[in-house]
This record gives sequence, C-alpha cells and structure tokens, in this order.
Amino acid sequence: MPTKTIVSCAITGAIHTPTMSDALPINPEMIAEQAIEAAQAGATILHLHARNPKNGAPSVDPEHFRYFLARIRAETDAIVNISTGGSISMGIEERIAPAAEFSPEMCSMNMGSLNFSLHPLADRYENFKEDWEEPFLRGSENAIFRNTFQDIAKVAKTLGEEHQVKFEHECYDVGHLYNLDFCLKQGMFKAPIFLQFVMGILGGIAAEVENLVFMKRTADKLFGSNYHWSVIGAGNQQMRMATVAAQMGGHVRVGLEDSLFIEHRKLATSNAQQVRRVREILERQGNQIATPDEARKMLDLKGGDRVKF
Ligand code: KMH
Ligand code: ZN
Repeated sequence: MPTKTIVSCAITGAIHTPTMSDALPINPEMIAEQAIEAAQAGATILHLHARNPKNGAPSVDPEHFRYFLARIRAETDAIVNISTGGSISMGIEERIAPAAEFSPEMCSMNMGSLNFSLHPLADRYENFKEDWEEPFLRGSENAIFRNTFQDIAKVAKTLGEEHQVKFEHECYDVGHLYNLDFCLKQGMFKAPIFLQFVMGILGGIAAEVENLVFMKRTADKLFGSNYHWSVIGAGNQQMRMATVAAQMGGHVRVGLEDSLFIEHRKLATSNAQQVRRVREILERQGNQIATPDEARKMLDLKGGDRVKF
C-alpha cells in the first residue's frame, strides 16, 4: 500500500468539446482558474492540455499554455504535468513542443497506438456550438492515436533525458504494459515509474474491476515493487474506479478531461467539484491524500524550482 494517495486532476484534455458542458475550460483563463481551484481542493498533480481561445479546439501551441502555466506556478504548489498526447490526430513533434519549451516536472507518455474513438459521442448532440466539433468527433472513427516505439523513444530522449521529466505512463490495455517493459529494458526510463491505467476509452480496455486486477497483477509481474500506479475510469466510471483503485493501493485521476460527470447523468460544475468528491470518498475509506511535496519524494521528481515557466 502506498502511504498516501496521489490525486491527479486532468483539467480539460482533448476528448470533450464546448457543446458538451459549460463547465469545460476552453480558454487559458478558465484553465488557470479551474486548475488553481482544483489544487486548492487537494489535487496533487495537474495534468494539462491547452485549448485555442478562439474556438475551444485542442491546441499544442506553446503560446496557449504560457499564461495558465505562469498563473498556476504563482498561485499553487501543485505538480504540473504537461500532456504529450495533444489530440488524437496530431504528430509527435508538435505534441512535445509545449513540454520541451516549459520543461515541467512531469509529462504524459502514451505507451502504444490505439483506436481512440469518440464518434459515438457525436450522436448525443443535435447542434454544436463550434464548427470543428462534429467533424472532430466523427473523424475519430477512422483515426489512430499513434504512439509507435520510435515516437516513445523520441519523447523519452527529448523530455526524459534532456529535461529530466518524469512520465505518467498512460497504458490503455495490458499490451501497453509489455511495451513499457520493453522500453525499460532498453534503458529509456528511470525508476520509480508512474503508471496510469486508462480504462473505458473506446479502443482500450473496459473500466471493469476484473480488468483493473489483471492490469495490476501484470504490472506487479513485470515491474516488481518499484513502481506507482493510478487509474482513470473514463466517463461514468470515474468515481467507481477511483474508489476501487485506492482500496487496492493505487493512486487516482479525476478531472473534466476524462469525465464530465459528478454522478450518474449529472454534469460536474468544475474540476474542483470532482476533486472534492474523490477526496471525500478516499478520506472516508481511510486513504490520506498526498501533498505535492510528498508526491515529489515518492516519484523522485526534479522539483518545482527546475521548470521553465
Ligand atoms: N484523456 C486520457 C484518456 C495524454 O494527455 O497524453 C488520455 C490522455 C493522453 O491523457
Ligand atoms: Zn491528457
């Protein structure tokens, strides 16, 4: 069992679109406000994507990160984790540009290619606020979220070696754990590693307790004891998977990136509301939330004073 539970909060991501919820942050000011509020509510790590302020579309332009990174650093002590996932059809060079510019303590690292499909979401809405939303969602039916071994090696070299970034290794299926094992044997990453089991994305493993147990058992077999793990339950499974994961000794990730809900069919009003809810669940069952400094020690991070924003 880890002594303390790390709560990651993924503020906006690149799955949901402005039509789906008024609470979804779609410009730098909203991202800053909600990230700061999430940190005040107890989030240990803030997982961050950017949006184009003109239309709320996912963006990897470093200029769309600059304002909110500076405000988050000035107003919180949370660990900043910059996504290298960008959005599903973007290339790896553009996806790593923000992290290479701002050199955060952590970045996401997607451990394999997959069908990452959002197209069923398009059928839930008749009208969209922005022109890009419907083609973006429907187009994902024929898209591959590409993360080849060469892409992974590129991220490891550019961000791990050159910026001493620690990775949130996002694993969407059991095979991705074997990809990570291969990369570790090539010497790409330093222990302790931080795994994020991503469950419930169409194209990846389903958010079911049996699958979580299997992912954990496989990780134990491959990585022994020198690793930390966390869970994302996408959509309605967010709180349920977080509850079970924390009971099993794992860490948890919440946030509007992966679920717009606070409970069944009820939209969350903010990222902080989800952080407060998961915190309440965890504390009631005896888990204690890790502070950013406690997580820095657990994950052996370079430190909040060695970032470039
Ligand atoms: N929203 C997650 C399922 C990344 O940022 O690198 C995927 C994600 C990818 O978080
Ligand atoms: Zn993300």
